[in-house]
Amino acid sequence: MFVCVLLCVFVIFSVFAQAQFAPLQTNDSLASQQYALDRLNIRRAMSVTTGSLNIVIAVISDGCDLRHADLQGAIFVNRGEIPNNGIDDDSNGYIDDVTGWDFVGNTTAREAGLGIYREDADVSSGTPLNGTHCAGIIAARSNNRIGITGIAQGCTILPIKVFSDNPDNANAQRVADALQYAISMGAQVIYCAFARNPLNVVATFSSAEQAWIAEAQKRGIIVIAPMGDQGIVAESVVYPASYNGVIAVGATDQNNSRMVRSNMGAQTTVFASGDNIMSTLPNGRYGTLSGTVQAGAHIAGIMALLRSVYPNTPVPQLVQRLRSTSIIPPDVPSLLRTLPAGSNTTRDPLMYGIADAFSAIIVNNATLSSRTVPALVAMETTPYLLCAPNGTIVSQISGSGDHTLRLR
Ligand SMILES: [Ca+2]
Ligand SMILES: [Ca+2]
Ligand SMILES: [Ca+2]
Ligand SMILES: [Ca+2]
Repeated sequence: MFVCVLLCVFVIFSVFAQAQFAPLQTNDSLASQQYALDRLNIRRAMSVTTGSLNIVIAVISDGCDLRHADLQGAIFVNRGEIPNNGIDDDSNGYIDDVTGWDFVGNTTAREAGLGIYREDADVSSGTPLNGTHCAGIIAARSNNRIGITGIAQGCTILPIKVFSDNPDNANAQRVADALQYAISMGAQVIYCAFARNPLNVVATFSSAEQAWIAEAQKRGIIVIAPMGDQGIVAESVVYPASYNGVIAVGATDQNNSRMVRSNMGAQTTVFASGDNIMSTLPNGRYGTLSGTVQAGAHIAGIMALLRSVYPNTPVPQLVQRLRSTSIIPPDVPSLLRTLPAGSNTTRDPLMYGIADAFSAIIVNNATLSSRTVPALVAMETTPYLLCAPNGTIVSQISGSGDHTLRLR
């Protein structure tokens, strides 16, 4: 009887909480095509917050179409810098950096090999496909009747360009400088919207990049990167996703299965929708792109919402919110064998889950919900068993660090 009353109270409270935070609907013309906003429970998260004005999300990518109609007001403006006067007004080492910085400019692969760059203040040069697309996913203006709804529409994007205007020069360059710049400009979320091909053994790890990511962590800055798109299931091979302290994002398709091309390993922090994602494209257009870069952009937006609600919470605790409330994709349970012995996979759906933005925000917050998850108490150091995509065990590796967070 007592249990029944308790249950009734709980159900009533749950219904109340859900009614209180109904999915946020907007009038943007393409909003109905943004299935991921529902799939990742982002619309309901947006009814709690649409992002704090003071939160800047650096997108380290191929630039951004600053003139896009749906990104007007979505781009960070450096108030300390007077535009186009040829003077570094805020003395940060970058002349006229009002709306981000292009660290590479128009250079060939040969010039990049010689360390030649043509940096400038214009991040819209070349064809900034991924950068513009991610900026839209994260922070496109909402309820303006055009285009799409950004996840953290209250926040702004700091576009940082690390790819050449020249498509022949296709590698990310000067990423350590870009990270340093993002930190110095006050970014609270940094999305490295690229993944180096793990099949290319040349120069994937950079101690300078790892050092700046560590510095970001020290300052409570959230760093996110995609797992990459080679379809590999492996450990610690994809950078920047595999650096310590980075939220590494895999992609799921519209059936909530892992996208075949999405890499996955023990370092994967979380999954998000990455298949046929509608967003902004260069030259004022809109269109769909697919991949872990798009999945990671969703997580960057979600982390900006989490940071808005929890401005002073340490990053590992925000990551724990994200992971402990995530939902295991149907084709992934075989990979849960990688969880160490003793894990309760029913109770602790912690690894490889699909993000649930609303749940990540409301759990363990008595004013928002009665729902709780156990606190993070241990860093996992037990060796992992690596599995092939069909679930067969390939090898055993040892690993520790933020990617191995789990509950006890
Ligand atoms: Ca400057
Ligand atoms: Ca200036
Ligand atoms: Ca440029
Ligand atoms: Ca819009």
